[in-house]
Amino acid sequence: MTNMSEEITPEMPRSRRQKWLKLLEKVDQFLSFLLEVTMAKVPIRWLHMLPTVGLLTSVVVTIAVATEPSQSGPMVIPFATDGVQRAAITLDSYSYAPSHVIVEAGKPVELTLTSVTTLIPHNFIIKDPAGGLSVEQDVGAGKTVTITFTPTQRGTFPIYCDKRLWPLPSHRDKGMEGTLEVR
Ligand SMILES: [Cu+2]
Repeated sequence: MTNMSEEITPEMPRSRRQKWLKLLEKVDQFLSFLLEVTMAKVPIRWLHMLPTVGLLTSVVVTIAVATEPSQSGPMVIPFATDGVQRAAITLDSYSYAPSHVIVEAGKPVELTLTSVTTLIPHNFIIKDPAGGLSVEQDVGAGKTVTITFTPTQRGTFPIYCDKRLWPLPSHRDKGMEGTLEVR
């Protein structure tokens, strides 16, 4: 068992740092779970099951992360016959896939956002008032939502998830970000 009082430092060997990051991820997932359960007003008698359920979930999530396929390159979103640029994006902890999408300016974009997480809520934000973009969509664990917007300005805009459980870093800080490229 690793010494719990040990601090994460840049000098630490990479494998050990990764181990600590994984542990932090699990804590984050467990805290998210507690939060969700509290919000869902689950009967008090179920609360004693939390540690077991949380532990099992951490194991499942860890396996899922380990088997995750590597990221692909930028994706040009194709036009459907109705003139809409339509694509599906998968949200996971902590990534978007595809993470870099390319669209044409002045034409509608429709994105189907699907979360494949079991517990953690995420969101999908593209905020750039100057670029005519104001997208902010929550995507609950395991949920699918469709958003539509029409980018007016060309440019490269960040996509990110700003969910965060204090005192842990935000999901964006953990790598949950992407790029919308408008051509
Ligand atoms: Cu997130």
